[in-house]
Amino acid sequence: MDKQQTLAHASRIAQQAGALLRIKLEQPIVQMTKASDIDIVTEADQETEAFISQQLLQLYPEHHLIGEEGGGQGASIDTADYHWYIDPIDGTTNFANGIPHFCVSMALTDKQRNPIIVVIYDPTRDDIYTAIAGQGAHLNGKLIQVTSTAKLVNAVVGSGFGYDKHTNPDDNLPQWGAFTKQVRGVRRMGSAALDLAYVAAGRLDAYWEKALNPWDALAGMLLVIEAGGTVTDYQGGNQPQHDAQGRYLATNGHLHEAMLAVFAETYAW
Ligand code: LIP
Repeated sequence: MDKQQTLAHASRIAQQAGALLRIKLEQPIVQMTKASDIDIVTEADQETEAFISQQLLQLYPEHHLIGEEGGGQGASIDTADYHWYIDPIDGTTNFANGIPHFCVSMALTDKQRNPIIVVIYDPTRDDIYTAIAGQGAHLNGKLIQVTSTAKLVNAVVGSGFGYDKHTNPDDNLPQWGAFTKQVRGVRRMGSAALDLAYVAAGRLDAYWEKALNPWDALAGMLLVIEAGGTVTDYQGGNQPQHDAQGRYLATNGHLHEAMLAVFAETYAW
């Protein structure tokens, strides 16, 4: 595979999808509910994913593609060597409310769901985050790196809450409260992929969240790793993309052990 060419194709497609979203953001937004009253999808999610899927499968018919809205497409997941994970709008709730903080997230992985080539595009700021495994992480073509913040009291960290927060007792509130008492600031900005991209770019010192789907997290996971950070599950496992609860902890590395300790204190494993 020509990884640079594939990254170029993915970047172009993400930017074209983002241009569509900028137009849709200014129009009346038709929204529907999915698994619950707070798990919504818009026509823009569906149309943007259809565009991205059509473009990628035209270029790579031998790949398998998994989209948040459309499920599996393309070659069989059992035989395809490469898999695309697509979130056409990460931050759908923000988008549906006209809040300009959302992104297009695209991740190409191997059969074991290890990210190889990723793109996250923020259409409202025209920021494109890219990475190829082993070749660093970039924001608008410039190398990025995580922060050097070494103490929680000096850290600004992000998190989010799953769509099951009204009914699931494992609702992230104990962790949110514990970190609030130990860090400089906690931010809930509504897009997991952008939160991860912000850790990679040194705008956040760390981010944690559970109940993430692969399309939410795989692109940002590689960005953080390639920017010099650390990504694990809540118990330090280095394959969070296989965690049954979708639990991700992404940090600048310096804060990782201190944050794992908070999970150990607030979960009765
Ligand atoms: C969302 C994430 C957010 C999380 C939401 C949801 P979506 O993704 O970006 O961080 O808290 O539960 O998973 O649904 O907007 O693509």
